[in-house]
Amino acid sequence: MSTIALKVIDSHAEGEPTRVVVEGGPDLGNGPMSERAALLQRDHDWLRSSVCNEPRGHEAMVGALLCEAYEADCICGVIFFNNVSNLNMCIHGTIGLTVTLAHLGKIQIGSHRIDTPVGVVTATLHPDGSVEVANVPSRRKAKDVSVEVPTWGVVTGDIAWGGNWFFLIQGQGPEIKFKNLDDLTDFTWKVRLALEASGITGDDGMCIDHIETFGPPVDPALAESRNFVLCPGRAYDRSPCGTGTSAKLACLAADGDLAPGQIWRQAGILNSVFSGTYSELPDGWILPRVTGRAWVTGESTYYFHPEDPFRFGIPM
Ligand code: PYC
Repeated sequence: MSTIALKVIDSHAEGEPTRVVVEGGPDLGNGPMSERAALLQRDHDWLRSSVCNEPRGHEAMVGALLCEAYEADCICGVIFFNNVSNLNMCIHGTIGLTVTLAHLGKIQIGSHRIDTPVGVVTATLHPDGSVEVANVPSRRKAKDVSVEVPTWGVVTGDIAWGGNWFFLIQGQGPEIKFKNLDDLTDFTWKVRLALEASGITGDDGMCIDHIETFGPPVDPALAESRNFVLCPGRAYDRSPCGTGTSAKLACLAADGDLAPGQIWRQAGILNSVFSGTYSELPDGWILPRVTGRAWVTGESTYYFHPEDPFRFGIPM
């Protein structure tokens, strides 16, 4: 017989899945979300692995542990994680969490503050079901950084923070087409390893664990650009990646290529779109707002049979 049971609700935002743990998670106390995220990773990594890894999950699954908030006036706190580790912030996951909370009857149309390990974000559920996320402050750290990438040669990109660290590459590597998935994965994964090997990091030595390449949109009437985003566990983002779109907005703002309030529509590899705008903050920082849609796809209860060797997931 199972001693623990988890209740989860699944959704996807523009193709990328989110699995919100709504009951049965570990007690992480009531400290700041960053401390609780560290505790989750150190002492309760079974939760991440059970939710995201096979046999229940798959490489693209992003988990979200619903918590009580620490910061004032927030409706909840959340810790995101994926097939390999915690995630700092996740916009598609916040969009998924928002429609999940609406599905549970916990929120109505309007704006809701959500506490995350990297700061408070505000999710606005619109009457048409779309969700706008006012993200944490974002900025470009460095422009035109070059790195030698085995097989692919010298690759040049920008480093930016959008709630996660990104390396943003424009117009190099394989053409952004679904049929090029294997080559895009190989290219971006080798870029990631080359950055690590060269000691190129975000602030405080943080790993640049998201690699994003950009090309022209399929239909310029629907988007300004199309991207491919490789996530930390070598899975590609099925959505256009909201923190990646925030990092892109930071680069566009720094280059003077997008005015505050002007809309940028970022298509992803599946041609689904997030739209983004920003407002300026002091010292070169911006506040990105990213809008997308999500749908609840199912609810489950997970059981953990003591004789099941893979009850906590197949380790990656
Ligand atoms: O939408 O921010 C995002 C995200 C991060 C990783 C996967 N999706």
